[in-house]
Amino acid sequence: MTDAKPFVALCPETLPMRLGALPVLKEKLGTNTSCWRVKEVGDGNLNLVFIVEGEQGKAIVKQALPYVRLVGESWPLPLKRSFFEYHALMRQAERDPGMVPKIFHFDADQAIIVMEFLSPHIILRRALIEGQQLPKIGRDLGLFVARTLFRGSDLAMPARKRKEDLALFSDNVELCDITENLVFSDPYFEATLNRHTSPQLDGIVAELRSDRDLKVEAQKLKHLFAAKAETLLHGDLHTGSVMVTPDETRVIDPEFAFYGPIAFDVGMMIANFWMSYFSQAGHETNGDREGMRSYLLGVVEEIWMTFRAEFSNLWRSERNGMLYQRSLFEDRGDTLGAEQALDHVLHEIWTDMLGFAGVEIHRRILGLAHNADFEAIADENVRARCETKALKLGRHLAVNRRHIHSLAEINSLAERLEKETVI
Ligand code: SR1
Ligand code: MG
Repeated sequence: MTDAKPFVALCPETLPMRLGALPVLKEKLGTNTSCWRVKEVGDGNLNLVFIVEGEQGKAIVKQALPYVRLVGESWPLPLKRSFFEYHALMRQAERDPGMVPKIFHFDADQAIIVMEFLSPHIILRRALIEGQQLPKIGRDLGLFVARTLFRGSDLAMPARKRKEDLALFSDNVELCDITENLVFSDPYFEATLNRHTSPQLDGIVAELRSDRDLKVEAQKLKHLFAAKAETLLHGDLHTGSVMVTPDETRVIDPEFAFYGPIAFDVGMMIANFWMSYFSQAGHETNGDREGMRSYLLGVVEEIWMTFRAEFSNLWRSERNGMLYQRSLFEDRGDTLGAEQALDHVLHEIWTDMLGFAGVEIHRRILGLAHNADFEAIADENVRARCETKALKLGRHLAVNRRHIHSLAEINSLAERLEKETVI
């Protein structure tokens, strides 16, 4: 028997009455709920997000809806995603302190998370569209992925604890199902909810959908995503899941968290910087985004270099899990053996990361969930030119990932594509 109240969606009018008794909110905002001001600001695909302002301060109230907000009630989605988001945030806060918002309260039945209001942070994607160069982002994100992904794996965790977490997050089935379809399959056939800039992209879309090598690679990547339960992923680590100021970076929204391949989060993240790179032409006035383009390619390099360096540090200092155990290497004086194993692990992450980046680029242009980098380009011919270049890079990454040796190689291909005159 449970005395849980049935789920009811919040709205600005009811929120003060429904949450006004929460001690933590009274402490943060002030006790006079009659003067709380509430604004719904959610611009994501799934949830409600409210800014609540009282006499003393502000807080964020996030509530999951029992369906996909972007599509409507015809696509039901369980409220338990809020539970996974809460638990992922708790673990990320331990694994990379200071990089996720502080959590004040969680209500599983109402799928509500009350958290810190980040100010003056803005969504990273928005900043990049505006042409802002954030100096810390490459390093902060590189460290975040290295720390959260290493520390959530069998490289670092006690086997029992890691298996308990694997079991806990394995119930996040419906959100994994979204990724499995939207990222790895739907872009490559005429799925009902797909859309693309048409008719400009019709030709290249048909080409990609009849590209056998690409479809096989996308399915191999899907196989990896589904079967390689390596670490606790954020699961949806794009530039819309990061909030920034020039001095601070915060990662939000890990409701897609589950155990999957380390390379997935890293690949998804860098793909979003490459998409930003190709979208700059659509936001440019008088060629003023040249510096921004170099900056974005530099960020990709910095994320990977920082990830590799920090992952290697952790390998040497915190490798206390059951994988590549010290008793086989360092404890027997075989430091070289541990380094050889590290090289192998990093090489596999590198190869798979490129593949995940490739399909992430494709799905944002061909699938249901597009991104504002391209969507905000009003001139469809300009947008289609930007998207075509990104699609070409995505295909190269997914299909040729085993033969690509450096980011310099990819970035110089991106620069050549950028200069191409297409359609
Ligand atoms: C139906 S949900 C579409 C997308 O929105 C989320 O942010 C994830 O990226 C998901 O793939
Ligand atoms: Mg999200």
